[in-house]
Amino acid sequence: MRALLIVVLSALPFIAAAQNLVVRPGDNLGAVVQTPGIDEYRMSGGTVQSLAQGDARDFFEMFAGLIIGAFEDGDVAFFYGGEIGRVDMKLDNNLFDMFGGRILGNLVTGFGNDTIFLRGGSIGGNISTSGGVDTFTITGGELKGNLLASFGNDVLTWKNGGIIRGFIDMAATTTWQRCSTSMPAF
Ligand SMILES: [Ca+2]
Ligand SMILES: [Ca+2]
Repeated sequence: MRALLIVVLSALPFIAAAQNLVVRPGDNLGAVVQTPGIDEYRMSGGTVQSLAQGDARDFFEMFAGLIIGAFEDGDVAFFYGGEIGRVDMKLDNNLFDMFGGRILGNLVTGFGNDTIFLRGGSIGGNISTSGGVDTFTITGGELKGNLLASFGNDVLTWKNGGIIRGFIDMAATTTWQRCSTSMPAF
């Protein structure tokens, strides 16, 4: 009977409960790995070694604190302040909306139709997206590296502010909506 029960249980699909994690000032966590479900992560302070949100369309919101290494597998992210080592959103149609704070390395999104806002703060490396129709809106902040958009009919809107210190490579078809401020040399 016991053996039968174990067989039945192991045949069930693995369903992980999604995780809703809040990290506050004073917290000190290691490598955080969330679930295959739709997770939420909110951070108002503290230190985390790294964050992987896993599969599904996860939510991320950060106001302060430090993620020392990578933030990976995010999908819908709002970044207001604090510091992150590097960001890799990977696949899916991602949104990264950056109001402030600092990314030391690259901001990467994988395939999919990605939407990136840079309104404030700084990115030490590159912004790079893979194929798909990617939309970039830059109205403030500083990109110290390059903007690499790969193929796809990408849209770049740059207005009212923001600094790109590197170059812009939009690859194939590209729509420039409106450009102001100083343009980089091509
Ligand atoms: Ca997840
Ligand atoms: Ca995810």
